[in-house]
Amino acid sequence: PQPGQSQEDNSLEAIVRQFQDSMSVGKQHKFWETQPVGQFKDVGDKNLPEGPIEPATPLSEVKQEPYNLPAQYEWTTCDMESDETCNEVYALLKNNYVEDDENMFRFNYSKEFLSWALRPPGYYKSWHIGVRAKTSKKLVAFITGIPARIRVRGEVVKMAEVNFLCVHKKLRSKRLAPVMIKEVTRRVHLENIWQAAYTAGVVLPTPVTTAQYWHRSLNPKKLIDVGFSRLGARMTMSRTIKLYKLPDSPATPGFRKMELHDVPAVTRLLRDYLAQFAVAPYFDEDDVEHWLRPVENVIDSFVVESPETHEITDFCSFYTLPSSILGNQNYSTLKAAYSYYNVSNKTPLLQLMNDALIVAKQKDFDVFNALDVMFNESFVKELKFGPGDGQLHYYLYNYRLQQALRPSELGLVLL
Ligand code: MYA
Repeated sequence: PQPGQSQEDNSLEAIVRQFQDSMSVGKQHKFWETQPVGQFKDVGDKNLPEGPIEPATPLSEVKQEPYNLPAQYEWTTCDMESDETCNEVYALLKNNYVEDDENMFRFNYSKEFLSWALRPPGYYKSWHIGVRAKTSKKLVAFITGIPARIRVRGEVVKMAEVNFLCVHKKLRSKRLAPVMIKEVTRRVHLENIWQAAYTAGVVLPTPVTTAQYWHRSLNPKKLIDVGFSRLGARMTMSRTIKLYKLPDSPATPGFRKMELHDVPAVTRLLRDYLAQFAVAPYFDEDDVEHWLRPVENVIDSFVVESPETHEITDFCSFYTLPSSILGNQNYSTLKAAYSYYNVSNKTPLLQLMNDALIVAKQKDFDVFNALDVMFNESFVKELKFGPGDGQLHYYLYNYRLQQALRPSELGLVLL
């Protein structure tokens, strides 16, 4: 107990505290309570200003040595340009990364995807952090940051996007994750960056928004066979297949794959479009060239080029993220497309996304996933997406928002 508190504290505050502790939002977070993030106790407090929670400190005051790991482990910087290292990271994630609640599927990011996701313009090799067992040199944990400019309301803030936090299954619950988070924070600080954005399936202090996944079946028979979805009430397999059938090719005149020479037009489209959301990336042409130019089996992007004026009027994109199917006799991989950034100006969003579904089907994806961020809610029902059970919480590190956002106010998709 704290000084001044008796073991049996029956004050109203103590009862409220006990009640909060028994609720999930009142759950104690021994690590997160020490970090400059919005705390549950401050939710709704209008006296706290928006913006950085802690000021930047002089670089000379940033800790110069890495944090201590348990004695059997050592830090390693993962060179994602090296095929060998990329393979090790790939294997760690393939076997130990995010699973659904029922442990039926596990993300299986491809090597090409990881190499793309971790090497955007201006990336820092030092932010690709691994932990190895000292004796065997086996890679047992990983965390990454990449630099990004994120606009929060009127302000463009340099941030790190932190992702791919993974601790080997055999090393769980040993408080390794907090050390890894502190180490990536230290290395981000060394580059004079003081904010970060990240997403997680778990509730931590404190989400800026909570988004929901929606899933559009493209190959319903396989999805049902592997237990991803179930046959609806009063539905047969053949009626289900018919329900999800799509035309063979996109309907919008001028719908075509994005090319390098589209980068300036797509950058302008995206800039203007993303300006509507409270939190969104602030992309320049280099970012667009990296993040939105098609890369085989990684990212697909399409523009609508007006047949008359040759103007680029609309844009849509999705990324490729397969999942391993755990313990199924017939199938090992679920091929999923994830909605990325879409810009609808002249082509209605519903039609644009229907075309995205059509090309995803052509490319043999089993399912098309979208979060209810941006204007995605406006098309999911009509395009026969079904709500998923997973939620994705979005967070900012060292940046306070006075109020949580609705997912539709968010213009950010993290990989
Ligand atoms: S989200 C994807 C996360 N990865 C997975 O879900 C893969 C499968 N799971 C694992 O590998 C492990 O379970 C992980 C935790 C590694 C997740 N984000 O070591 P522990 C807190 C943040 O004993 P383990 C992604 O990659 C937990 O609340 N914190 O636990 C974005 C507890 O703290 P507290 C998390 O299960 C990552 C502590 O860790 C997460 O062995 C963004 C327990 O540690 C989580 N997903 O390992 C990271 N899960 O007691 C933050 C658990 O306080 C970046 N915890 O509740 C912050 C910004 C940093 C840069 C700042 C720059 C300025």
